[in-house]
Amino acid sequence: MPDRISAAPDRSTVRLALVVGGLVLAVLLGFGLGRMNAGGATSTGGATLAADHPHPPGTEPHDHGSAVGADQGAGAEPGGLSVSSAGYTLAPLATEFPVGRSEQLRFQVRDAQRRPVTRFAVVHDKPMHLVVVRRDLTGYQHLHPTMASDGTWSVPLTLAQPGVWRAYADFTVVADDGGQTAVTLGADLVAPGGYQPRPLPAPATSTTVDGFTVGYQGSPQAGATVPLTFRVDVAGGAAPLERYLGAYGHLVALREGDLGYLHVHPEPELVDGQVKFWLTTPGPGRYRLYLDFQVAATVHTAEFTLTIP
Ligand SMILES: [Cu+2]
Repeated sequence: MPDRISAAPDRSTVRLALVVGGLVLAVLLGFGLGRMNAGGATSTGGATLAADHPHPPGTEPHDHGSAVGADQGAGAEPGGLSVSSAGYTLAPLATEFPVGRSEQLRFQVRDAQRRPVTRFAVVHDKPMHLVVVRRDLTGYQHLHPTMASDGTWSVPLTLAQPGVWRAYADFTVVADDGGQTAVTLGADLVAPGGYQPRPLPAPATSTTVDGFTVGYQGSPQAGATVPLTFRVDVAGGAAPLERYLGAYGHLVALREGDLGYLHVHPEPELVDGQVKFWLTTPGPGRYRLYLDFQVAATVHTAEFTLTIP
C-alpha cells in the first residue's frame, strides 16, 4: 500500500476524485451486499486480506506478519526492516534496558495521524506477537504483550547479554471500516555493555533442545515458497506435540545481515505427525530459523541455520 501523498489538487481534480470515489464506494457496497447475500457467514476484512494473495497448494488462507503489498509474487520481501510501514509506526516508549534485568518494554503502534492504534485482529491466537533477538541472532524470544485501553502495549523483557537487539512487532490492524492490514515493524533496543558477538552456527537440519531432537526436511530456494516439515522426537519416539498459537508450531525466519523477517505460512494440522510450514525466502543468504513448539504445556524453541545458495 503506497503511503498517502499530500498534494494540493485543483478544483477539477477534486471534483473528478469525488466522482470516481463515489463509483468505487458504490462498487464496494455492491460487493459487500452480494457477499452477505451469497454467504450468510460473517466475513471480516481478514478474509479479503487472505484472499488477495496466492497460497501454496494445501495451505489455508490466513493472515501473517508481513508488510502489506510485499507478498506479491514468489520473491516476497521480508518485513520488520522499518519502524514505519503501510502508514503505521512502531513507537517504543524507551529503548535502553539494563543487562540481565527484567524491565517493562512499552510501545505503541501509531497511525498516519500519530494516534495510538487500539484495534487489532487476533492472529495465531494473539493480537500482538513480539519477537526480540540480539543482532547476532542469539537470545531469541517470542513474547505476547498486553495492551492498555490507550493503546500502550507492555511486556516484561530481559536482555540477557549486552548489545543491540531487534524487536519485531507482528500484528494486524483493524481499521474503522473493518479492513485489516497485516504489518511487521522493527525497532532496535539496546543493552549497554561490552558486546561480544557470536558467530552464526553452521548450517544443519537437525538440532537438540531441552532433551528433544528436532529436524526438518525441505529444500528452500531463493525467491520461492517451499514446504518445510519439522519432526520433534523425544527418547522413545515422536514427542506428543500440543497446539500452541492455534497450530502445532510457530516458525520465524530471520535473514543474516539485515535481520529481515520472513514469511512463514503454518499448516493448522499435523501432517503425518510432523509440523509443516511454507517458507518464502527472498534470495540467497544465511537465515536463522526459530521453531517454537509445545510439549506438556511448556514451549521450547529449536534453532537452525539455513544457507540458501
Ligand atoms: Cu506470537
